[in-house]
Amino acid sequence: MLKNFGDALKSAFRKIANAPFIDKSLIKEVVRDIQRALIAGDVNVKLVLEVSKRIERRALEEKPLPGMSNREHVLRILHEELASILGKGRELPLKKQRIMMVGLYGQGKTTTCGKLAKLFQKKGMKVALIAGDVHRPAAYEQLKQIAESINVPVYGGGKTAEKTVKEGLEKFSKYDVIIIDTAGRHALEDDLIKEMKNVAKIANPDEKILVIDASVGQQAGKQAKAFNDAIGITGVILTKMDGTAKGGGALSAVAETGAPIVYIGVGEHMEDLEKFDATRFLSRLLGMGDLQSLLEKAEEAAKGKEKKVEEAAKKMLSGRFTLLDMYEQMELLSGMGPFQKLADLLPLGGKLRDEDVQATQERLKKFRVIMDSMTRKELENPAIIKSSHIKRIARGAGVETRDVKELIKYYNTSKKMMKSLSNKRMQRKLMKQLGMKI
Ligand SMILES: Nc1nc2c(ncn2[C@@H]2O[C@H](COP(=O)(O)OP(=O)(O)OP(=O)(O)O)[C@@H](O)[C@H]2O)c(=O)[nH]1
Ligand SMILES: [Mg+2]
Repeated sequence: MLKNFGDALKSAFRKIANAPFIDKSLIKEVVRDIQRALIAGDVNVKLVLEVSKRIERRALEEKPLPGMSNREHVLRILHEELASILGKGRELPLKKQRIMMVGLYGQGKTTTCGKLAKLFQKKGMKVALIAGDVHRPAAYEQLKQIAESINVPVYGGGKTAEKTVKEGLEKFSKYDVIIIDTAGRHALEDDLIKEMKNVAKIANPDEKILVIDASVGQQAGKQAKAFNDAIGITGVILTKMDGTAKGGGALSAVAETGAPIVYIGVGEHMEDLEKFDATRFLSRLLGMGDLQSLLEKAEEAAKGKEKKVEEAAKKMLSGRFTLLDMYEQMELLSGMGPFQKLADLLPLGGKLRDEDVQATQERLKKFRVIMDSMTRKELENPAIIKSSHIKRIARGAGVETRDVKELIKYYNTSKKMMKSLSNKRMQRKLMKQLGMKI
């Protein structure tokens, strides 16, 4: 499922990267791909619809920035909108503060308390921990061990969470950063919410961090909402990003609370905490090694193809047009998806429907076989082709002489058409349709 999620989004990005032209139907197709991928990746359906609508509207309505191609424009929008669900991310400030950690059972709260403590400690701040989980007998012991391993003081062992936190805050009043661990539950029960609210009141924390395991899917949104409603979440830490889960649920959690992801946990050790970077996170989510480099690659690929089309168009405009040029054009055209735009300009029969495209491709294939049995001289100067040549060519290609005649007729019409393109107004129209700069 998750693999498909990545593959589906990847293929959507590739479609944009490889298409010779970005048009409305391609954008719609890609938006549909992305919708499917996000839904399969556990992202909240409502959110998916909002985002995909926004992508479609922006891609169709917004003008590319100066110096940016249509393709760059659409890839940028795709990336921006996906990243915008995740928010910019935010590192916790290096200041005197109280941090309260909350989350469901086993998500990684206690471990992350230690990771955060180590992070602030490394920046030269005085850090202390409070074991606000008084329900699970081993919880205090676990936090103690973690605290010892990073050489940070810990306070705990009180009867109630409220009392422990109050005493701990008094004890550590001279410390820069105080991190409070709290109890987890299988579900958000009333008494847990009450205790959490009390602790939040006593501690008056600067940060209330929701800890979510990356493998929590759609549920992440619901969880996040419940915690946010109860105490107001200021940040999210996504744990176990080193596992197989890709964190699709995080998209929903972040969207639901509006609270940014502050860090991600990438292992069980105290140093396994990373700054959140939306582009990198998306790369991971998409199962792409590196989205940034894909974006760059897409760019280069696009430039290569655009150049070819541009060269062909320039040749057409130069007025010099041999069978060889036509052959090249056909090659180029047959390798293109929305081949409509160029085809509109060639005398292939005006606007093409899908089935016509098919027929035209067949016809082009036949033409190419015929051209393969022509000599180079004939290709460069079709005017020399007389009826004796036609017979020879037909025999060589295994077709009827009327097929060869049809090709020559097609060539002559095309050539006339090319001549008319030397007209400035027509040139401009062609360039515009090809998305070339005038
Ligand atoms: N691989 C990996 N394991 C993690 C990460 N964060 C936490 N864990 C592990 O997840 C398990 C649960 O972590 P805890 O920190 O005890 O979770 P908790 O939310 O405090 O759990 P409760 O207090 O029981 O609600 C432990 O085995 C941790 O080592 C992470 O980023 N990566
Ligand atoms: Mg714990």
